[in-house]
Amino acid sequence: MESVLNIEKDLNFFRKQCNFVLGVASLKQLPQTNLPEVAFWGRSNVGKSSLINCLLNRKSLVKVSSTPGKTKEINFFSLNEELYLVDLPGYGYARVSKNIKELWNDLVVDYLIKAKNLRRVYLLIDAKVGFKEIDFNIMDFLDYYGRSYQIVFTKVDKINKYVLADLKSQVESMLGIRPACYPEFIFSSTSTRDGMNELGKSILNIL
Ligand SMILES: Nc1nc2c(ncn2[C@@H]2O[C@H](COP(=O)(O)OP(=O)(O)OP(=O)(O)O)[C@@H](O)[C@H]2O)c(=O)[nH]1
Ligand SMILES: [Mg+2]
Repeated sequence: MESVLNIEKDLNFFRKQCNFVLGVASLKQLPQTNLPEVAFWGRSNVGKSSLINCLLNRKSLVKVSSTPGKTKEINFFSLNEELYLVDLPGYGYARVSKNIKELWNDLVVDYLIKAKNLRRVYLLIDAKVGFKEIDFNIMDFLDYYGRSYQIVFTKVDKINKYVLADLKSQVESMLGIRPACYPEFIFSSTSTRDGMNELGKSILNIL
């Protein structure tokens, strides 16, 4: 299909200029453009910010931290003024709360329900940690709202091929029952750059 954006369907796209546009703390502040958006979501510390930096071949465009919960606002990055990469605050991080609902960020939920230009959510799962209950709750939410998401396992440099095979079969078994889940998933590592081409191609295919 002819891309409406007419962008070069080439991974060099991700070497083009990328700028931080704004950090949104309320939905009223969303950028007033019609650029397509892809968002990165997952548990705190799963590697969302690192993945965006790695995809763009940048060291510190997006702040990375060993302290979970670092990203608190919805951060928009413009790639060559053709696409927004959206770094979402992680979920599931709370020292005290036992109530799942409190572990979700209302702003993010609102954004995911209402965002008009959002084409896909890349749902990151730490390969070493695997799926947690909250990840399944999040997928239920995305399925319910028909919000297309694709699973990206992160930090695969930390695990062996047996764990990889197990993760693969777990995803395959959930595909038939999760309508908004894109049928291909990605194994990624920012240490080895595994999965970066697949992620790049996935994004280009959406545009
Ligand atoms: N070994 C390894 N470590 C990684 C990888 N990706 C991220 N990390 C580490 O994981 C930690 C968290 O990374 P971030 O990118 O800040 O994670 P985040 O999901 O943005 O975290 P929050 O914004 O707090 O939700 C950092 O210490 C990273 O260096 C990876 O592919 N391999
Ligand atoms: Mg972050």
